[in-house]
Amino acid sequence: MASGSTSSVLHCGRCSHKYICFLKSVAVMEFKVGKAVLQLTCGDITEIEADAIVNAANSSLMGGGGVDGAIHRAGGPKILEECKRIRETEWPDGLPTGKAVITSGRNLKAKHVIHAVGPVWHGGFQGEAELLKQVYRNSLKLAVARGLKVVAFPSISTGAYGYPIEAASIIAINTTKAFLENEDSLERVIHVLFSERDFRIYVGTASSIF
Ligand code: AR6
Repeated sequence: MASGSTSSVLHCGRCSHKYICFLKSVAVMEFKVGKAVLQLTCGDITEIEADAIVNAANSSLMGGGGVDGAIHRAGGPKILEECKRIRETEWPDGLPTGKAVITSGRNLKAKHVIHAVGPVWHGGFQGEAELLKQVYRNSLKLAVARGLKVVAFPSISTGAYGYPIEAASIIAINTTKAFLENEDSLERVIHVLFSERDFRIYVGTASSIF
């Protein structure tokens, strides 16, 4: 088994396919962008060690299902308390789609959680692509403003919000790549995919972009 910085080809713990792997039992693909790395990983984002993981939240910031529920469960109730304070002080009417805010990571391995609201898919004619781009860009901007170096995203909007993952993966990767090309303080952006199918779609998209 490989560990630390030793690279080898392994089976992912969740996937049946082999990829270059830098971590124990986790599928990883990496692409260099300037001095930074854009990484694709298959796994559970609540297990990721990063300066921040991004939560696919809803406007209420009061938690929900999917990755939102998983992050609040793993991070503990203090994250919700911080979200309530943000609602009271900054966003009394809810966090608009495309925007992002930050809390601490509490019991998570990640130091912070960036809560961002992705668009609900309505067929693609209601500005969904631009809003999804803003989610990624605003989350990365917030990370830079806080001096963070390593940020991990789930595939925002592609679960309960119904955004087709093929189209969403193009926006996720292109927006990350463009951001890293113009901003050299981030070291690593990780896209964490929760299923073999999603991971393979992101790998296909990244391979056609890089
Ligand atoms: N780690 C990584 N990815 C995950 C995890 C996990 N632990 N759990 C789910 N995913 P979703 P959305 C993937 O529905 O579409 C919530 O109720 C999942 O497979 O979590 O933006 C919020 O409160 C999918 O690929 O987020 C909102 O109301 C991706 O995360 C609403 O859902 C996003 O799925 C947001 O919907």
